[in-house]
This record gives sequence, C-alpha cells and structure tokens, in this order.
Amino acid sequence: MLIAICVIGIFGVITIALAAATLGTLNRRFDTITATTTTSKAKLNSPLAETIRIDDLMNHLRQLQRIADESNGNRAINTRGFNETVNYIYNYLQNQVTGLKVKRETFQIRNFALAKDPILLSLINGTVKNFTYSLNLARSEFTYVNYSTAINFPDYVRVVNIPNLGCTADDWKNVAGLVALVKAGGTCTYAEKGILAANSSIRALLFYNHGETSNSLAPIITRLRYNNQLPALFLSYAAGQALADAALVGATVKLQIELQNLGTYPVDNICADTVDGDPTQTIVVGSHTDSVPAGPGINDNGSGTAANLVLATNLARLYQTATYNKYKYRVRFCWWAAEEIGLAGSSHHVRTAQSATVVGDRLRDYLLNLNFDMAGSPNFIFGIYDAKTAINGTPSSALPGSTKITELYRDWFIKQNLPWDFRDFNGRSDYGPFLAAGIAAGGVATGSDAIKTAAQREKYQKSVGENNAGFAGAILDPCYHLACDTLTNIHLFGYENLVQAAAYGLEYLGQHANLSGYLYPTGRP
Ligand SMILES: *[C@@H]1O[C@H](CO)[C@@H](O)[C@H](O)[C@H]1NC(C)=O
Ligand SMILES: *[C@@H]1O[C@H](CO)[C@@H](O)[C@H](O)[C@H]1NC(C)=O
Ligand SMILES: *[C@@H]1O[C@H](CO)[C@@H](O)[C@H](O)[C@H]1NC(C)=O
Ligand SMILES: *[C@@H]1O[C@H](CO)[C@@H](O)[C@H](O)[C@H]1NC(C)=O
Ligand SMILES: *[C@@H]1O[C@H](CO)[C@@H](O)[C@H](O)[C@H]1NC(C)=O
Ligand SMILES: *[C@@H]1O[C@H](CO)[C@@H](O)[C@H](O)[C@H]1NC(C)=O
Ligand SMILES: *[C@H]1O[C@H](CO)[C@@H](O)[C@H](O)[C@H]1NC(C)=O
Repeated sequence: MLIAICVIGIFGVITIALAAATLGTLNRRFDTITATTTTSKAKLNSPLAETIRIDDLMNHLRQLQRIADESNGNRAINTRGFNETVNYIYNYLQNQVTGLKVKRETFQIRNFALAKDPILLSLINGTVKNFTYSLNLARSEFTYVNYSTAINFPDYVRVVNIPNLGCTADDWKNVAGLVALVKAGGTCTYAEKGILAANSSIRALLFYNHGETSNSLAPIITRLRYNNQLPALFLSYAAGQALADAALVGATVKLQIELQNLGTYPVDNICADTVDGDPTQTIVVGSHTDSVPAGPGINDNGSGTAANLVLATNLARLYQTATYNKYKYRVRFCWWAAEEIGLAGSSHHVRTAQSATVVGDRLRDYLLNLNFDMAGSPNFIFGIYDAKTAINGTPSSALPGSTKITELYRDWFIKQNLPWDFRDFNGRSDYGPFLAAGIAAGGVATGSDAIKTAAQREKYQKSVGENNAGFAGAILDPCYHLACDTLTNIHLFGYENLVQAAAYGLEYLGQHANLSGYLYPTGRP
C-alpha cells in the first residue's frame, strides 16, 4: 500500500514503540495459530470462495519471500527482486494451462539521483543565509524530496506561506509564480500536497516539519509522485519556521537542484484475461507487485499478489468444469507495478485505456475494479472500502456501483458471522485511478498503519475468538513498510477468510444477470 501521510510524523513514534512492543508477542502467538474457522462460521455457499485454501496462498508467499531473500531482502521496483516477482507471476500463469490470456504491459519510470548537494539560499532584509544540506538529519537544515525536478533559479523568488497545511485546493489560491512553504501534517500525503501545488503554478515547493514534538524537528525524507513536475525540498522545523516568519515581511529564496541524468527504467504490469465473457463488459481485479525498498513486502503487497494469483487460477479451473456457471463478463486479473511510488502501474493502465481503440482494452469496456492490497495483516480487521468516503471529486457515475460493492461485502461478512469494519476509500491504492475515471470500484483489506481500538478488539473477540481478536492499541500491521514484513507477518485465519470474501465478491458480480444495470442504474459513463 502506498502511504506517506503527514501525520505519521506526529504519531510515528508512538506507533513504532507499540509495534516493537507487540510484535514479539504477536509472532509468538502466530506460531500456534492455524487457519481453522470458528464453529459459528456459516457455510460459504460460494463455489469460488470454497476453492480458497490458505496453503495455496502461503505457497505463493513462500516463493515471494524466497525472491526477496535472494535480492537484498526486498522486491522494490528497479531491483532484481521486483523483476523476479513479475517473472514468477507471468510464468506461473503461463505454466498452469489455465486458459487465461497473459500479457505484459511495459512502461518507463524516471530514475532519480542527485548530481550534487542541492543549495537553498534565503535573502531576508538584505542578508543572505546559506542553509545546511545534509542526509544526517540531526544536523540538517534541509534535504531533497525524492522525485523533485531539477532547478536553478537565476534570481531570488518571493516565499509565500500556504495556510491550513495545504490539504485543500483553497489553500493554494493566488500563489502562482512564488515559492510555496507548507508545513507537515494534516489529513493528506506529501504527494497529495504536491499535486495541489503543481496545479497552482508555483515555482518550487518547500515542506517543513511541524515541530510539535521533539521527533518532529528534523527534515523528513519523503517523496512526491513519480510523475511530479515541481522542484521540492524539505526543511527542518527551525529553518522552516524562521522562513515562514520572514515570508510575512517579504523573504525571498534561491534554489539549485541538479540531477544526474539516469534516464528511465522499464517496469511491467501483468494482466491475465479469461477467454470467456464479453470483453466490452470487463471486470478488472487488481493487486500490486512491488514492495517498498525497506523490506520483502510479504503482507504489503505479497498477500494481495498471491490472493490475485489464487483467484485467477482457481476461477480458470472452475471454468474447466462442466458445472460452474461461467460469467457473462470477461475478467481481467492484473498485477500492477510501482504502486509504492504513486500508483504508477494502475495509472499507466487507465491512461492507456483512455486512448485505446482495441475493443476490450478501452476504458469504456471496464465495468468495475476490485482491488486487494494487504490481505493478511497480523492484527487484522476485515476492512471494506466504504464508498460513502470516496475521495472528493470522484465522478458521480462511479458512486452507485461502488456503494453496491461496499454493501455486498458487508452483507457477506454479516452472513458469515464474521466481524467487519469500513475503511476509507481515499484513492491511495490502485483502485484510485479507476475511481477517478468514473469506474465503480471496491475491495477488502486487512489494514496497514491504523491502530486497532478496544471496541474493535472486543467485537472481533466475540465473533472470531480470543486467538483471532488481536491486540487493542496496536497497529494493524506492526511490520508495515518494515524489514520484518516477512512470512511470519501473516495472520493465517485473517488471510484465508479475507480472500474467501474477495472470491465471493468476484463471483457475485460475475454471475449477476445485469451487472451494467446494477452498477450504473442511469447508464454507463
Ligand atoms: C529488470 O528487467 C528489465 C527488463 O524488463 C531490465 O531492463 C532491467 O535491467 C532489470 N533490472 C534488474 C535490476 O535486474
Ligand atoms: C527515490 O525513490 C526510488 C524509488 O523508491 C529509489 O529507487 C531511489 O533510490 C530514491 N532516490 C533517492 C535519491 O533517494
Ligand atoms: C552555499 O553552501 C554551499 C555548500 O557549502 C556552497 O557550495 C555554495 O557556494 C554556498 N553558496 C553561497 C552563495 O554562499
Ligand atoms: C486547479 O486549479 C484551478 C484554478 O486555477 C481550480 O479551478 C481547480 O479546481 C484546481 N484543480 C485541482 C484538482 O485542485
Ligand atoms: C527586517 O527589517 C525590518 C525593518 O528594518 C524589521 O522590522 C524586520 O523585523 C526585519 N525582519 C527580519 C526577519 O529580520
Ligand atoms: C439492465 O438494467 C438496466 C438498468 O436497470 C436496464 O436499462 C437494462 O435494460 C437492463 N438490461 C438487460 C439486458 O436486462
Ligand atoms: C496492496 O495492493 C493493493 C492492490 O493494489 C492495494 O489495494 C493496497 O492498497 C496495497 N496496500 C495498501 C495498504 O495500499
């Protein structure tokens, strides 16, 4: 999952402390946990869900773990671990004689490296200050932001303070041509601030830490989206606050950021289509293939990758039986590359579909997108993307269908006597580009860096028992984006049940008599 929310600065310390405290306990307990279901659980009554077995899922995860072990411990893009992951998926689908049509979709990502240390000068009341650049954050006044563009200002440019932490378009009015200074924090990510900033025609973007705790004084290492077009730096609290005060009386700055030309590197999405079904009514089922550089990414997002592989091959096998009620709609299973740097793979796919002319590849051939990311979190919840919280600006055509998908997952967990929670539909995973293009979307996930509440733990304890209830006050995935996101970072019961839910949803939609009418009651966009 892609996430770099600004508030991590404030809560990060608490979270990491909790993670460290609970992780040992969690892992010890998981040794003894098997994926056995509780007695109260209802029959699945879904042929596809009934094919989902934890052993099949874990077999794929063992392969992904092996790939990470052989590749410096991660599967991030532009590494051998990522390439091997993509090859593994491709070869597995090819070799299974599944009757799926498998395709690679290659695109380019801009490589990024500084040619030399960036320079930031301010001119305040006739006095020039040369800020200290360092990657040693403790003594650094500023650092670069990954995916910043290069810049060399010939003259000093006036600095303007962005009000309200810069999370809404209103915060970015009347700042064109200036250098924007914006504080860390708020409900949006740095990348989202960067998108609003780019739309406001500023010359450069300066973030600064908020200084609310002793851990929020230094500059923060972060990144913008891979396709960002703005120069950007990150200042310490002290440097940023001094500049913010001076901005009120006309401070100006000069920036120099020089990048090495490293060109681009290729990454692949993989999609596998059912041969059966109407290609002009396609169901897209996605998960992402890359990990963050910090770790093997077995829960994030190996668990989604494996879930999607099992869904694809099990559906294809059911199609080969005489009794299964095949779908009227084509299903396209996709493994998106480069989710962790800003949904690059899914964005590329949607952009390509918007201009495609081949029947079945056009955006208008897509009925919906189901997304599965982080499916086995150790301190899991059964989280359902809640269409009511769809990010502002979502086209209205996507809303009725997204709401139907939310409700069908909710009803499934209720029928199964399983607990469930809604989760924000904030566009921060690979369904985001589909939703933004007006396509109905949804999915289920077991959670990342949110904290399980006491009330949630009690609800889960009542319904799935003490062993599966997890810990209140602990992060849902204590190894989120860390090196410990390994095979032991998977809750077997949570994982199996989540993927069964995912399977049920796909089958329900696939076997709907009039999916188009169901998702788009006033017509498709
Ligand atoms: C990954 O594969 C691409 C081709 O798809 C190749 O150009 C690149 O060098 C490979 N990267 C690594 C690190 O192996
Ligand atoms: C920027 O991010 C990319 C992708 O995560 C990574 O490969 C690269 O090393 C980063 N560059 C710098 C200079 O941190
Ligand atoms: C600012 O400091 C950098 C790094 O020490 C140096 O290369 C640069 O020449 C200095 N610029 C000015 C105007 O003092
Ligand atoms: C981009 O800026 C224009 C005004 O220049 C505004 O109308 C529009 O809503 C902004 N778009 C976004 C996505 O913020
Ligand atoms: C700049 O100079 C003005 C007038 O001389 C003074 O009021 C102001 O405080 C100075 N500002 C800074 C940031 O030093
Ligand atoms: C599907 O439902 C829509 C909207 O309710 C309706 O307009 C359309 O005629 C239906 N199509 C079929 C084939 O039943
Ligand atoms: C893992 O990938 C899936 C599918 O792309 C995505 O929905 C999910 O958000 C990713 N994980 C997280 C926590 O984003």
